[in-house]
Amino acid sequence: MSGPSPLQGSSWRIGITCHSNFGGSGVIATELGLALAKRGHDVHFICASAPPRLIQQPNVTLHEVQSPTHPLLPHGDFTLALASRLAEVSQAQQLDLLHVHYAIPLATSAFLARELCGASAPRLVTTVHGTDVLTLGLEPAFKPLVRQALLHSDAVTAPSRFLANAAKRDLQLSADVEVISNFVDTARFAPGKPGAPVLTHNSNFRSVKRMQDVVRIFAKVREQVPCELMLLGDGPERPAVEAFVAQLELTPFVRMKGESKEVAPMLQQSTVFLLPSEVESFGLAALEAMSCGVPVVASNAGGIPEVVEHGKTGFLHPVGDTDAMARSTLRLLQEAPLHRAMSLAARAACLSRWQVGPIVDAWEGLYARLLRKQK
Ligand code: GMT
Repeated sequence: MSGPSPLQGSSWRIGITCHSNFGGSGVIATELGLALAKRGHDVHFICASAPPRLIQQPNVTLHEVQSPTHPLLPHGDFTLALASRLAEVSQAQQLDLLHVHYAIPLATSAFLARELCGASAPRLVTTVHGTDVLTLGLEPAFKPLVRQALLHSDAVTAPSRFLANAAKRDLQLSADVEVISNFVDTARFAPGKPGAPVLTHNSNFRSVKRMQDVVRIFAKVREQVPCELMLLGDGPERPAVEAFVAQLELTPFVRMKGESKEVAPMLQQSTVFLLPSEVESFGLAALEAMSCGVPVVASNAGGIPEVVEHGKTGFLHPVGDTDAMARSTLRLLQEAPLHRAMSLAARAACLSRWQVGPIVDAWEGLYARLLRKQK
């Protein structure tokens, strides 16, 4: 995992808030918090419930957020409940810094918490992750609040240049958005020994993932080469995906694995990873596959080209071009030397660019800079 901190001697009280579902922002927030705790920082997760990858570890505390219901608020109000909890934990634990992952509604809660804490408020870092800027964040119902929260953060970061530019431009931010990439634990996500051909996709099954394209690519590939499709994750598109798979008479060849806290063993059985999304700010699911030596076939959209190098670690094609994606997948299944070269290149890219250690160094560097500044 993450090696010793270059900032030895400095240890901070850090709050982290993220969504508690299976999304990539929660994954990265959790992996970052655990790595910081291993470096001796005192890390406090403040979340609706334990994020899926959170494990018990020294220096890590979970503060759950209760959202009381009332006849006028039958679902409670998470934004306000989180704001109060963030303020309470910031003060009780004397947090030095609060790191928010995903702007809606978490950055607004943090903004309110900061108002509640006044002069004793911790430094505030907001990391935008994707739809909080690209789609939801631009909705008139959210945009003014997202913008306000980002303007009042001490630093705003994004995992890719693509998303940093989009946030600055589309939310009219005055300061630059810093890029600190996502990362992968290359020890846990290590190559396995795949057997029969398996195409894999891992996501939260939302429309932005274009799940029907995943099935279309698989159907075209299977016409030429016997293989299976393994679907990891779950979400709103699942019934439509199951119906489409059944309509194409592919049900016996598709394994729906559901949500899992430990995806590495399944990626290690995979031959090709499919990510034909409409857009991705980064594509953490693809990075975890690459770290297991699995080449990626994806859309040439958003921040994906910052992660997957066309012709080297996978193939990128225009959104919706399932013919081209199927052809590239077939090449990977039929040309063993090509698959081997891309598998090695994918793993090597992770080892040189996306290891935990250097990226956690970058986070500590940012935190140190903010903590040195006068309020
Ligand atoms: O933005 C979202 O829709 C959800 C978010 C999440 O929590 O999974 O995903 C985004 O953040 C991930 C972690 O940084 C990125 O790997 C995903 O590409 C990104 N999703 C989109 O941009 C659609």
